Amino acid sequence: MKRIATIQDISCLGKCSLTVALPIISATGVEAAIIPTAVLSTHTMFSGFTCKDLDDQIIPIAEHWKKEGFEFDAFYTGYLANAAQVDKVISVINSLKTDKTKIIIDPAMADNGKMYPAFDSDFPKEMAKLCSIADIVLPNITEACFLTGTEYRETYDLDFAKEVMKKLADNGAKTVVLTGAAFDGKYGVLWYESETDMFRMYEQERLDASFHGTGDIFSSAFTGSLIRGLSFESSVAIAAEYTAECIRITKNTPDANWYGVDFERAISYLVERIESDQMLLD
Ligand code: PXL
Repeated sequence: MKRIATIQDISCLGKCSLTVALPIISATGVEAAIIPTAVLSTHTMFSGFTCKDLDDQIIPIAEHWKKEGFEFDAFYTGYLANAAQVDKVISVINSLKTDKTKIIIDPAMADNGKMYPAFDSDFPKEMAKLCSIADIVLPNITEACFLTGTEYRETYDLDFAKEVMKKLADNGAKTVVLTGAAFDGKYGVLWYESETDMFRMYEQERLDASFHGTGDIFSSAFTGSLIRGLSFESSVAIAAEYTAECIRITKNTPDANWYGVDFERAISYLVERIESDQMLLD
């Protein structure tokens, strides 16, 4: 079985980071090992959240894995507790990666033009260091702007998106996947492969709702699908449609929680998409 090591926080309640990455990666038929970066009572959109960083556990967990001889098909990183964790995560990846290991970085730190509450304006510079070693980086437009020192624009056109994505590739990431790309009346996922200098877009219907945690849902479904063995294009399509399905279901639920989507009720949709794409490959 393929194995992903995912490095992000445990928000004990809030349907984001590890509480969604674990079930979603499992649903894609891939083993998920974890290095938790912090334990929070909730995600940081709640007021009064508690947070205990696990700075002193990151390296020891990796050293034990190394001693045991574990190998990983991918490292997939998300929310880190602080800027100092970047160097630790880079050293974990460098110590455990092999020729086949994909490095997938979701620079979870900002949305809608604003940094998440726990981070200051110096954080993007550190996160950019982590993105520089990525095979695939998965930012939203706010993160892409902040990582590249580009002024954030609430509305933008394709040329602007391309410029920011190329800057991220110049920083070292081999492929840049812009999630929630919205320009010129189009909506979907836009990606840039530096090796071929090609942009591609997966277009989808823009849903009139936005929920917290959908970036983590997209990244987890994409990473799981890709490591399961599906093509890049199929992995983007499955992750985009699964995320949209989660939003649709949640929108239609009268007592839905504000803090996250009901991704659980679309798990069967995800499994069926993965199995049918896998069958085409077998
Ligand atoms: O969904 C990204 C995320 C992950 N972890 C924590 C967060 C957030 C976004 O706010 O606060 C703790």
